Amino acid sequence: MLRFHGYFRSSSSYRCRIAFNLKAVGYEFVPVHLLKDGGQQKQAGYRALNPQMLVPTLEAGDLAIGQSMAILEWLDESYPDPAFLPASPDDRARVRAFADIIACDIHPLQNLRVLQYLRENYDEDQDGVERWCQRWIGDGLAACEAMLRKQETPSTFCFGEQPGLADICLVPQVFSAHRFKVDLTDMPRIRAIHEACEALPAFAEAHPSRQPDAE
Ligand SMILES: N[C@@H](CCC(=O)N[C@@H](CS)C(=O)NCC(=O)O)C(=O)O
Repeated sequence: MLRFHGYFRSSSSYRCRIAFNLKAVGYEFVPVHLLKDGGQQKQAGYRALNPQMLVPTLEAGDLAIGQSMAILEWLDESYPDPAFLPASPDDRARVRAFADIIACDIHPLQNLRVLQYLRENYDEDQDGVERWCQRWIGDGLAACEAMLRKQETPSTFCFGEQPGLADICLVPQVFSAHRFKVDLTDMPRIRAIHEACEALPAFAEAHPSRQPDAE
């Protein structure tokens, strides 16, 4: 049995929920509240599983995997159908580069601990924090939009007619963009792909508002 530790609003947890749904793989959910009790991710029991004190973590037997991208790869390798990556090395590199813009270059800058640090050490108020998020999410998603626009024939999902790793990363990032009031007006490809994904149950059921720990 798989045990998945996550938080409804965490976008890296959201990525994994979409992936579980696309693969039709069941799991036991263990909520980790990132704000209650000073942050349950910092408690000794969870820290023993995930020394970074971040969600998500996937337990598979004796294995405890932190880092959502490692979880997505593990899922794709353990349950190959449907595949999250295309077949050719060139296409795979393109999808990974897109996903990495989000996972490596956008998401870390809007993470809870970074925003808390801005508030506590730089006296930023809600407005300042929102402007910070708008800058980095906006820049990163603009690069994603430019990558999508390079396609001669626009596809329904990021890179094809089936959702894959790029879409799994994009949809939670758009959720965060809405949360921090990022203007997506000039990003029509992202908006259209987001809408196509949301129409699929695997994505819709993974939405933060539909999780057992949602507030
Ligand atoms: N690169 C990590 C990022 C994990 C991460 O930043 N998780 C956030 C929620 S999305 C978290 O646990 N934040 C808690 C904190 O900042 O204390 C991944 O993809 O799993």
